[in-house]
Amino acid sequence: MLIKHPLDIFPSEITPPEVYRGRRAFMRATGSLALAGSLGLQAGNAAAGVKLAGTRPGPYGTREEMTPYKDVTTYNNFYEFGTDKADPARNAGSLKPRPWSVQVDGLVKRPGHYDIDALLKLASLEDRIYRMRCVEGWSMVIPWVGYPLNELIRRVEPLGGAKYLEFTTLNDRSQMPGVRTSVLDWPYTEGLRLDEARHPLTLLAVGLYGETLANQNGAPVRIVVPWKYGFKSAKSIVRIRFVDKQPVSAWMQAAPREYGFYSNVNPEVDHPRWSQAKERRIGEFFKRKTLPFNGYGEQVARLYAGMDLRRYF
Ligand SMILES: Nc1nc2c(c(=O)[nH]1)N[C@H]1C(S)=C(S)[C@@H](COP(=O)(O)O)O[C@H]1N2
Ligand SMILES: [Mo]
Repeated sequence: MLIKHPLDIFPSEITPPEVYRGRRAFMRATGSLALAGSLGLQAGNAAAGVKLAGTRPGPYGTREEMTPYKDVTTYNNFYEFGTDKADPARNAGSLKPRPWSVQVDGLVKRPGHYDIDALLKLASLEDRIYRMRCVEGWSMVIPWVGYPLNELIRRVEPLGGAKYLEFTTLNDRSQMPGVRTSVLDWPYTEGLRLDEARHPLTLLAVGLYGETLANQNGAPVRIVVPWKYGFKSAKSIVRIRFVDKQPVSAWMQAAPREYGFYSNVNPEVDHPRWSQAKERRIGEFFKRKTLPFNGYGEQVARLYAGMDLRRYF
């Protein structure tokens, strides 16, 4: 495959000056001038928990109380680091988020290997507070930092035949102790229909709470799809492939009766082993009702108009 430097691929597409000036004005207004003049994170800031400069508030926020940083970073699913909720925080220190590149290939006009630091500068970073819902019944409210995945998609120019995207997580035994076990058929893969991937809610996330992602949350780059069960939001991705057929995700492969391709949050469709009608917000005692599409129905329900969501679960 032809490998180009990402900046050679879309030289004219770096944040336009109007947006950039607007962002500086915003940064002055909020008093965070420390890194004014930089377009986001500078190369070499390898570690997790590095402040991301110049983010701006994005659309679709929620005013619900945010889950504390401590819970967001210590109660995780990331099976590459173990299956216990506390395992990722304990074990993910061995993940190296730099150097890192994401291979974009398949049915696109401009395939390539995108260096993470170039990806960070591709579009302006936004703060997006999203409700998240795990299929196991817990939920959180997380302030992500990222930009719409569509910003990347339109730059790589999908070909007419591209109908789905497949995401692949790093699969490296030396960095990920969990992949020595066979809980899943590694690497972890996930998929979205092209229109779902292009939906303005779908984020390419690089941070949370204004800082680069902690390793256990999927450093250095992950997908966030807030109207679907958590497992659709693949972490620490190394490849995005555009394909014509619906991909088989790692969870569909492991248990096809339990995990479908769509996995839209749906209180009316039970998991074969438990109900999905209620959820426990981390930090709260009483359960609350789960909302269809995790409360994002107004934005996304039209994507599924006419589909039987019991069949396409
Ligand atoms: N590579 C990979 N991505 C993954 C997982 C995983 O095990 N491996 N778990 C998924 C599940 S089930 C959930 S609920 C979310 C959890 O994300 P968080 O820990 O940042 O809240 O990550 C998803 N992405
Ligand atoms: Mo999950």
